[in-house]
Amino acid sequence: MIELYYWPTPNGQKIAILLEELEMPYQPFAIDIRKGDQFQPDFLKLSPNNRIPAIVDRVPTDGGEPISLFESGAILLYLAEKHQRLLPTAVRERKTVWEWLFWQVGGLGPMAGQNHHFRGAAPEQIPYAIERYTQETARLYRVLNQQLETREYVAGDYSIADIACYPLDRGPRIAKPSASKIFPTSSGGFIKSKAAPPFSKPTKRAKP
Ligand SMILES: N[C@@H](CCC(=O)N[C@@H](CS)C(=O)NCC(=O)O)C(=O)O
Repeated sequence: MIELYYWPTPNGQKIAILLEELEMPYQPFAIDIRKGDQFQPDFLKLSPNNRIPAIVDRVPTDGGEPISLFESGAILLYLAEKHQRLLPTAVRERKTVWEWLFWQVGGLGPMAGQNHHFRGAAPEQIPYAIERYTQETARLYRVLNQQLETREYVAGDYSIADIACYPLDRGPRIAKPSASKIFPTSSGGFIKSKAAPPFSKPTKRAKP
């Protein structure tokens, strides 16, 4: 059984989507980041960076003590490796999934997050910051769309790289107020619909 420490934001949704895809039983625990649950000492033992998501694997493959993980990219890799799904084994295909996974967790995710913050959550409107993160987020989405021009999924076959990118296309609070301005070619979503992973309503079950 996997314990999922979760709030329904893109980083939390990634893990819920993968768990649903793997058809693994899991127990979601709400970490309400609006109330500051992420700073609770018990949660910090799992996630010292005070961010969701985190998991605890009660049945690790080595048969030992439960394993806890934080960082969405590490969790995606851990679960994909454990179940040998959604992560290719061949060296060339595998490295491509790594590339796009790290691209998402190191680039698209944080930049879209800053864009969202400076546009919608910052106590004051700072034009330089808004411009900087708008441009960088737009550039990253252009990179993604370009990648999808010639292929069905982000990194070869459907993989954890798609799962990492997909919630940013769905989260209504991420950069969407200005979507039509920033991403004029997108039709209702940032990522081309053909990249939509074949899962059904993963967050419904995981919702706290
Ligand atoms: N690099 C981290 C980022 C996680 C992250 O930013 N989580 C946000 C929600 S999407 C959070 O917990 N925020 C709480 C806070 O800012 O205090 C990952 O990929 O897991």
